[in-house]
Amino acid sequence: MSENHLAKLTEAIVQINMEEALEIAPRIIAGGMPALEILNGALVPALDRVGVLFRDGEYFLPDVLMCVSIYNQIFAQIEPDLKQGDYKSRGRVMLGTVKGDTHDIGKNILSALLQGNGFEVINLGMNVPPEVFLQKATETEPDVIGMSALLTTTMPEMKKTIDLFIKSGLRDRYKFVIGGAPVTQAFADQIGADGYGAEAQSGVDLLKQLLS
Ligand code: B12
Repeated sequence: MSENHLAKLTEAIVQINMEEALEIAPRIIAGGMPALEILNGALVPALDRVGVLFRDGEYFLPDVLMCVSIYNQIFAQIEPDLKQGDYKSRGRVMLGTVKGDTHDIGKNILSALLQGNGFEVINLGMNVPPEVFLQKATETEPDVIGMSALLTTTMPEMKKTIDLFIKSGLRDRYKFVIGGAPVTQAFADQIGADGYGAEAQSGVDLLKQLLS
């Protein structure tokens, strides 16, 4: 299975050709290509292109949702492979997409990769208010709290969440890491987060480093 097949898969997702996408993907998987390569070589690039089409007004929300639906069906096929790894219990990570934000694809990729790297993951889902991060943290005592935001308008919720922990006197119990397409290292520094990951794999490396 070659880069050509990955490109065809990307194209089928972008063109909302479910039949073709669901025909090519299992063949690539059966050919033995590692899940991470399929993810980074076809699925994520497809969503990137869909994002551009959406931004430029060529695709509308229903189109994006159709692409996401195809993406989800293929992700479900490679997820078990992403989660497979040597379990060493490197630490406990709580993940959530911040309040007002329902983008959870990137966070779920991070979750799968973390599990594959021996982390225990508590996934709070999407649209998580600061109070829920706080309540769940005191209930489950994670080592790290990871927040995701895809909208510039929801990024301030990350600061609100860290500020709530400061106000509650619990900030120093946890490490905070943040990510999502509009987030930057400068923003992480500005809001007092302990780290920022540009993509899921660097997020995993960051956590290994923070907990070593
Ligand atoms: C899919 C999608 C949707 C889907 C989401 C489905 C879902 N279940 O997630 C739907 C259709 C629901 C949607 C809705 C909307 N969307 Co939208 N969406 C996208 C799209 C096309 C892809 C996002 C994505 O999944 N990317 C792929 C993943 C893998 O990338 P990622 O999330 O960045 O994650 C990676 C890294 O950032 C990192 N990471 C992510 N989180 C974390 C966390 C930590 C701790 C770490 C370390 C790392 C990390 O790891 C990941 C893997 O490498 C983007 C365009 C784009 N290319 O980003 C627009 C985009 C994000 N959406 C946008 C908009 C405007 C909206 C809507 C407001 C549209 C509307 N008018 O209703 C709504 C908002 C809904 C809401 N309240 O949240 C804009 C945002 C503009 C902005 N600057 O704020 C974008 C950029 C599109 C555009 N070009 O205009 N969207």
